[in-house]
Amino acid sequence: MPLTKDQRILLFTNLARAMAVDRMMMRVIRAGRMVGFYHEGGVALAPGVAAGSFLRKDDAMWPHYRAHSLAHTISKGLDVKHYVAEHMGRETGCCKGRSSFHLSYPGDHVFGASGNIGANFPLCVGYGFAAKYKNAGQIVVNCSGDGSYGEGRAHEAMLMSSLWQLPVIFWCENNGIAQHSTLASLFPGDRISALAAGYKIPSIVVDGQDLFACGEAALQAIEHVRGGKGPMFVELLTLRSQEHNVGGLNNDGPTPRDQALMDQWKTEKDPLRLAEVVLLKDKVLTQKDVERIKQEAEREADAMEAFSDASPKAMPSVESLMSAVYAA
Ligand SMILES: Cc1ncc(C[n+]2csc(CCOP(=O)(O)OP(=O)(O)O)c2C)c(N)n1
Repeated sequence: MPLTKDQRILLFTNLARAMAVDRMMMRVIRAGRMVGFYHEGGVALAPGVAAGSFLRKDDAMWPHYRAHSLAHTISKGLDVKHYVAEHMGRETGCCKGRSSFHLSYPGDHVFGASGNIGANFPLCVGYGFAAKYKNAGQIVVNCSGDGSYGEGRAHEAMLMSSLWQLPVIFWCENNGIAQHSTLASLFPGDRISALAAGYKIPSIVVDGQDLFACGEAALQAIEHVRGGKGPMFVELLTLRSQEHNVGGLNNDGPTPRDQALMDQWKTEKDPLRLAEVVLLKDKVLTQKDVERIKQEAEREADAMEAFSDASPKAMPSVESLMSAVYAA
């Protein structure tokens, strides 16, 4: 499904914004100013941007946690400054600086990037069932990495979505590695979408470094599921050009990765640079437009950081901590 000029500019702008925020988050954590840890998005943010950019406000999304879902949420139009402040342990954070990165924006139909990978799958089936029952054209986007597909829940979700023809997009951001485990050590074959075929779910495989291919795949999948044709699987082949996270323990894993190759990806596989070349060649944007978009993206990220810096640090009393604990 070819993209219009405006759709290409929207994707490019959202990717510039997502990458600027990701860089800001890395700067903050490397400076020791973030509470907890951060999973860098790096060159893997085009899929998240495409997942969010063309949804209706009432479409539901469970974003993938990489880059703490910032590419997905920014692209869906959410204001994430309170979420950024949460990372920096501020009272203005969405949980008053008492939590971590497991977001939920019920009003925007965006639900948690759970700490328990694969937890989103059954929830998406339930939401998809409700959406079909209500018959209001709402769809569900279930984002994850490749790692989740080793979970039984993912398979039950594909089975039930297919059987009941639910409006669910299985959006698999396959970067070839799950924490310390390579794809080859976890799955037979190198395509996760091959698993969907067993449940008779149609699939598309795209280059996740090609922003516009990701966008076209998103539009195709949205049209399919909104049109009542049941679920669709989209596999976006991308790259993890850095360690699993920063600030956590045991990041490198037992097998060192090829640093030279990862450094090469950071330049040659940068999706923003690749998209820029296409837009300039097709005369969709001028170099001046490109620079303006990038500068605005940097300013937006800086403003989020400044908002957090200007907010009081969370110093919760024990009583106030207990007020947020639920025990059955
Ligand atoms: C059920 C469960 N098992 C293991 C973990 C530990 N864990 C956290 S992230 C991760 C890797 C996830 O890989 P993937 O889904 O491919 O995403 P990526 O980090 O590659 O973007 C693992 C194994 C977890 N959080 N939950």
